[in-house]
Amino acid sequence: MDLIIKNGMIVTPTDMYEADVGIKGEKIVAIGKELSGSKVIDAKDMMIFPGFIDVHTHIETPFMGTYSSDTWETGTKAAAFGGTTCIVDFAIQSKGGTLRAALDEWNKRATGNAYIDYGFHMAMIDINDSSLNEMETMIMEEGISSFKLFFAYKGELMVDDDAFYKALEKAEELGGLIMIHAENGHIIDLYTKNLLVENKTEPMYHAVSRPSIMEGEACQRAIALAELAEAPLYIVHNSCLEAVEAIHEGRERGLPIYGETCPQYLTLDEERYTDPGFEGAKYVISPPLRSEFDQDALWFAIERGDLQVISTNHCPFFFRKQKERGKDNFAKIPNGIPGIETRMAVMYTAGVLEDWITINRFVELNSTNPAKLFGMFPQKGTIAIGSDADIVIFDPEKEVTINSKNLHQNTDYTPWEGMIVKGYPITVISRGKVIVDKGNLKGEKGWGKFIKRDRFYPL
Ligand code: DUC
Ligand code: ZN
Repeated sequence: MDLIIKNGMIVTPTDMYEADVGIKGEKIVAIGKELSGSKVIDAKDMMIFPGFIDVHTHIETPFMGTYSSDTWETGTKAAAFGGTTCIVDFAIQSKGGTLRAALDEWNKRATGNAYIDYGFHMAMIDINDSSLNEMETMIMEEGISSFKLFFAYKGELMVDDDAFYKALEKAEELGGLIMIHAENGHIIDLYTKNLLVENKTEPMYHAVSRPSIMEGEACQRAIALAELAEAPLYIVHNSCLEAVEAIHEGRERGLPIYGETCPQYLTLDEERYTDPGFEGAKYVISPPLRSEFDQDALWFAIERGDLQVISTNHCPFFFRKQKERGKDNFAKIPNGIPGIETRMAVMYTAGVLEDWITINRFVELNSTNPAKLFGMFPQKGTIAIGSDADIVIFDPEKEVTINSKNLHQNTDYTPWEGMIVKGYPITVISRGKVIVDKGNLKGEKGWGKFIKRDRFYPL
């Protein structure tokens, strides 16, 4: 064998046991005691996790008149340092454009630049016969089996109910999975206009313009349409009680509804929007941060199994050059925050150490379920013989004070600045290759390859 990870504590969604992991080439080939090989990593007192998967990122993406600031090089490097070995990013169709053109554009930016493996979802904003027909090629030939639509961003990305329904029907026929950004674009547009007329321009009004009740409404509507189309549905970045109540109600009735949330909704709240000066802009995301009460509702939804995935919605912008575009108008602040590098440390600290989730559930939410729902299991998402050797060696005792200056994300702040986390990825392996070694970069850009994903299978 080429590489042995010795004496670590292997954690999967169901087990936790001490054993060695043997790697040959890009695959895990043995799990056992006293394995030997040409190179050995001693992982005593460390946890051995399957590489974490982030199924919601926006790398180098044109959005709100600018581009998210991580390139494929910086974003995937930051992901690697944070213990993420695979991302699924959103290729976005342009108005009047084809899915093929979006795929070409994203491929051009990603190819040769990634440190870790990656796939694409297709974000569809122009639903017509031709783009609906292209879904088949995407699924059957390109390995792109998930499609995201927006009920938000009126006049830009938003689709109407009939378009959404058509996409659901098509996805159901082909074995695809529809993802929805569930907020009500019409009401957001109305509220935004009204607030601006009243000269309410500060960042805090971003949150006022996007009431949680309308996130709940959009979830209910999306679920009803999925039920009508008899299609599975995945609701992205749930932020509030109303959203998870809608998911709970649908799942109670046996519908194949799935949902994710993100570290920001579990650990930060709307008070941030009142930070002095323009600081609140750092937290302008959609949906917005909600209340502490909503945070608890999300944790309970994770506990109940109504939410199955934690992703980041990593969409960084520089506070100085980019967020400032909205200095006089909250509606012009590019929506998004960085999070790709801090997810695992923040979730271990806030989730496992605070007893909201077990260590097994931590793995399930951040690696195994994303792999299963998005057609990558068992190639990824587990530590098993035959799986890709994507592995995170994690020190559960290591304390770090989060500081944007020490992170690799290409932006000038982190929303978790100053947070003391306990538990941090130390060494990260991507398909058998050590890419981060005790905090030092060993990987190379271009190592990461495109992963063709399988069709959707229910969890
Ligand atoms: N929300 C964000 O905060 N950023 C990117 C897109 C989105 O829906
Ligand atoms: Zn997103």
